[in-house]
Amino acid sequence: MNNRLVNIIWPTGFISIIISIGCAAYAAGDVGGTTPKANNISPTERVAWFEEARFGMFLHWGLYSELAGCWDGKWMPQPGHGKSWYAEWIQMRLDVPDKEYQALVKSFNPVKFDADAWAGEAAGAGMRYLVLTAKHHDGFALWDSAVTNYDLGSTPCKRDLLGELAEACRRHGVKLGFYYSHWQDWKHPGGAQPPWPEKKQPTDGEFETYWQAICLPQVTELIDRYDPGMFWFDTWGKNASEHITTQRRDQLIRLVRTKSPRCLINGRICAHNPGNDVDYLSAGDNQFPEKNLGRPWQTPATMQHSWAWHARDFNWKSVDKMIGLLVHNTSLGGNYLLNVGPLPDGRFPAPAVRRLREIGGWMAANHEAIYDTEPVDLPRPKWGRLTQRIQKDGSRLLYAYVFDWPGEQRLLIKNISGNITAAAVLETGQPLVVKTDKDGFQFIELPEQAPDDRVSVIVLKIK
Ligand code: FHN
Repeated sequence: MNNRLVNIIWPTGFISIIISIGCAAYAAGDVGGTTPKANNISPTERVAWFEEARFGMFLHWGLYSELAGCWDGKWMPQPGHGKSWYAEWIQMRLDVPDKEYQALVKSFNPVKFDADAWAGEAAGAGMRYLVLTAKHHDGFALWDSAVTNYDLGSTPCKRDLLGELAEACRRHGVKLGFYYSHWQDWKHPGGAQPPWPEKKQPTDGEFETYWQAICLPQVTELIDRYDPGMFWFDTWGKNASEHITTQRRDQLIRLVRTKSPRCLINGRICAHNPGNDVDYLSAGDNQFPEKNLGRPWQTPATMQHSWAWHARDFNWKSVDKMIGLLVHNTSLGGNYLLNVGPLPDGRFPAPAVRRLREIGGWMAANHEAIYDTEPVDLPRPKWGRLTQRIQKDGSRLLYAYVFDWPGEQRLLIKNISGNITAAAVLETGQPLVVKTDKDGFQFIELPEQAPDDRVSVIVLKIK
C-alpha cells in the first residue's frame, strides 16, 4: 500500500496528515478453487491499490488505429447518423477482407510513440493506472509474440512498445494493465467470432485449440515479460458462455494467480458469471450506476464516442462532464477508467491531451477528495455528491463536491452523525463559517461565488 502525504489547509493552518493511503501447466485442473496455496497475499490486500486509485486511463490502440474509422472511402457512422460504431470494429463492421485488414501489419509503425509522454499524461491527469489493449478482438498482438506472426514483430516497428511503456509507468508511479481479448479473436483458428455481423462460431474443440495455442501462452508471455498489475479481459452477453465456460474462466484465473499473485483480474473474464475469485467488476461501457456495486468496481468510459481513434468522431465530452462522472463514481466507491484512442503514429490526439490536462488541473487541487475515500451513507444531496475519509482518531473528513452552487449561500447536509467542527474550501484552505439553524441543523455559510467554476470541493471536519 502506498504511503501518501496529504496536506490539508485548515483555518488554523497546515496540518499534515499521513494517510496509509515455470509457467503454470495450462491444464492445471488439479488445483481446487482458483487461488494457489503458495500465494499468501489476500484478495483484499491485492485490490487495495485499485480501490485507492479511483481514476485510470484506458487505451485502445492497434492496427485499426491506422484506418481511423475509414475503409475504401467509407466512413464508420457516428451517433445520430444511423447505427454508430466503434473504430476498433472496422474490420467486421465495414467487412474489410481479412487479407487486406491483416496486411496493415506491414504499415504499423508508430514512430512518434513516446512511452514517457503516455505515462506522464496519465499521471498528470491524476490517473493512477493505465490499461492498454495488448490484443483486441482483431487478434493482433502489440508485442513480439512467440506463438503468432500476427504481432508487432512482423511490423516495421522494431521496438518493444509494451516494455517501454512498462518502464515509463514505473518511472511515473502509474500501474500498468493489459486489455487482452481472450474470447473474441478474429484471426487465429478457433477464436470466437463476432455477433455483428453474425459469423459462424467455432466448436468447443476448435475453441480449445485456440485457447491452448494462443490465449494461455500469450497471457503467460505478457506476465513473464511485462509483469502487469492487472488484466482486463473482455466478454459480453450470454453467448460468451458457449466458449468461456466456468472451467476456462477458472483455468485462466489460476494461470494468472500462479504466475503473478498480485495481478488483478476483472469480472468481464466471464461477464455472465464472474464468480467470486475476480478482483473487480466492470459496469457496462459508459454506464454510471446509481448504487455501489458492493465489490471493487469501475466504469470503462469513452472520451469521444469511439474507443479507438476515429478521425471523424467529434463527440468529445466536456471536461466538466468527465470530472462529474469521476466524482459520481468515487462517491459510490467505484473507479473511472477514461479512454484515449491514440493516433497510428503513437501520439495522443490534441483534444484528448487538452482535456487530460484540464482534468489534471482540477485533480491537482482536489485529489485529496478522490483517492482513498469512501462512500457516505446519506441520501445524495441535490447540489452534488459526498465522500469521506475516516481518521485514525475516529474523526472524519467529509468532502462535499458542489456541482450546483446553492443560491441561498448555505450548504446543509442533514443527518450527519457528529459535529462539524471546521469547514474550508479544499483548494485554498479558505475557512468557512459553520452555523446552526433554528431547527438545530448545522450548515456552512458559503460565499456568493462558487470558488471553482467546475466542481467546488468543501471539506468538513466532523467529530
Ligand atoms: O467490443 C469491445 C469494445 O471494442 C471495447 O473494447 C469495449 C471496452 O469496454 N469492450 C467491448 C464491448 O463491451
